[in-house]
Amino acid sequence: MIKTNCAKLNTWVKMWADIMQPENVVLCDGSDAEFTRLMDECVAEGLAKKLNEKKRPNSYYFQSDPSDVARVEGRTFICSRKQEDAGPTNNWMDPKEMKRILIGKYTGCMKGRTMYVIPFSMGPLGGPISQLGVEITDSAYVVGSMKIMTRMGAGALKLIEEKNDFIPCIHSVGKPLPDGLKDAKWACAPIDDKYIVQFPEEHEIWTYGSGYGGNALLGKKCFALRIASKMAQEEGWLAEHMLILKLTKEATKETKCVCAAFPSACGKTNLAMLIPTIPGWKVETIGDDIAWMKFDEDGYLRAINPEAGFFGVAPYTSAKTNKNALDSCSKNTIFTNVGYTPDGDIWWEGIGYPCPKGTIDWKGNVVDDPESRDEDKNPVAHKNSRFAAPAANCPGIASDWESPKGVKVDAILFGGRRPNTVPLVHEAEDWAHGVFMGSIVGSEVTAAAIGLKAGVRRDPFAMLPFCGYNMGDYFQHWIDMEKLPQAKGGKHMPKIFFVNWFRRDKENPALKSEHGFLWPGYGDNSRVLAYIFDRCNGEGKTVDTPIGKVPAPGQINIEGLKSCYNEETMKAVLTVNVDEWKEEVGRIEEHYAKFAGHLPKELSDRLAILKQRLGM
Ligand code: O2Y
Ligand code: MN
Repeated sequence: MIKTNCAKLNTWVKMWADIMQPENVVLCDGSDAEFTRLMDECVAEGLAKKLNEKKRPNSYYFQSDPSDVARVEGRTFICSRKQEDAGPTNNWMDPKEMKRILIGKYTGCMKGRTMYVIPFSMGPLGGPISQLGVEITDSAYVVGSMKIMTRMGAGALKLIEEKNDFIPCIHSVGKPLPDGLKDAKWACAPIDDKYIVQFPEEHEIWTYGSGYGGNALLGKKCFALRIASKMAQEEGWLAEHMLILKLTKEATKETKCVCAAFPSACGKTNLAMLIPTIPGWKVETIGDDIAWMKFDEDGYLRAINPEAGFFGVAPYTSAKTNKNALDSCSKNTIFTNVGYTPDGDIWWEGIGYPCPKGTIDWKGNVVDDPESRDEDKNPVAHKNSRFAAPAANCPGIASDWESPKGVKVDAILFGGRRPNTVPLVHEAEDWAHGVFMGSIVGSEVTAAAIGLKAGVRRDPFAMLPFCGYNMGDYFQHWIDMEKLPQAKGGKHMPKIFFVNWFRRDKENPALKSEHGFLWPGYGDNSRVLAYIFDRCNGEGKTVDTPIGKVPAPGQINIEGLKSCYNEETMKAVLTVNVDEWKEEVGRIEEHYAKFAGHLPKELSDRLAILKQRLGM
């Protein structure tokens, strides 16, 4: 059994080892040598391939079981004592009942396997916003991925020993190996037997049956969002599903930091790593997925990226769409469910060059005739295939991305994929109005895309699958932030904006070639960021509309854009159409009805103001 100077850790590991009955228990030190040894063991056992050392140094390739390719929201539970505290947007089960079920599953679940004990820190070691955890797992793939995604090993253990405390995170792939049974290439349990469970009152995570991403790398969604959001509510901070970027005006060297929350498929990673198209501006990355924000002693909100790596979607990452992301996975990276080329490298749809003949697809089949392959029905790389790459590899990483005290947050952006109604950018009038904006985040979906009713799929604060407690109470926590004593009167709260890169005008012939989008997006989003930068300094002219402040004509720099993007299209992309917003109000009312009894009065008041301004 392991022996550390943390009594709580020793007792906890002993208890779980007695239940799970592993063949041996290994305390991970987080060293590079340990990473290479474990990954090479996976290669020797046929569970992984080492990539070509010249092309992709110290990098490994895994294929998951086809049933274990993504987060499993239907099997994710918030087990608070009262169901009401999990709220209307989470699956719930009584914690005692859930523990009874899971102890049954965990009993003997590591027979024939190694139990790895992973001490880790979310955030820079010892930082005032950082938190400590320990994950128990029977997956070497998880150990390797946690080494990339967190500060893992000896340094974290030392802090845990000093504190005699940590967030307990339990994981097993749920596939014991009794009597020398040969391991599967990717061990996991069937879908109905997977459990991703958070106990928010105890600050504990228990997961079972999946080895993939957010289900198994417990520092990420389970800890840094679900459990941390609950801790943040208790302690007066914010744990958010947000990227963090740093924007510099090169002429003055002045910087602003922006946190941004978007539902999936809105280009969040691309914005985090954006390369500006307007001269004189620089964007640097601090984080691509999660932000923890706390007030400093002067009442400024400061943010850290609690992660140490990017767990990015591979398909359509290219030198053109996101060079920084592509360069981030040039070495020391774990790839999962992409293609494996004959020269020992990786390939995915949209990487920017043709698929080499003889590539192995994510299911293990040889691609003999890449040209004739149907990319939608039978992709070489699974559409949720991933790279886990160290953030330090990113050429655009900010020099202070690991600052323990975090960066001062100047602006918060919310956004969604909305073909109509929502203008390119609008600004909240005050904090409560900004919280209203966050609470109505959503993207328009077609019925075919999700097998549900077409319309706006709300994803408040992009936190729908990640809020560890009642979402109505979470709205209230956001409202209350500016009134906390730590906010020092709320004088320094960040400005809040809502952006929509996806507004369309199918009728406009000039935009046909641009697929009907009224705004070019990608690097040109720097033009909107530059406007936001100026607004943070109280500069730039705005026009008041019923939904908030939009840029006055000419305020967004469109110099150098293709001729189809002109003052005419800017007028269209910034329009606030009263009839469309009257329909939106109906949809917001339907959305808010779910939170009855927990919806903050400030939000219903804000909706009433909007209705009155629209003449409703
Ligand atoms: O499918 C998974 O397990 C990963 S999901 C994910 C990964 C990185 C960043 N964000 C997400 C997400 O679902 O928001
Ligand atoms: Mn995410």
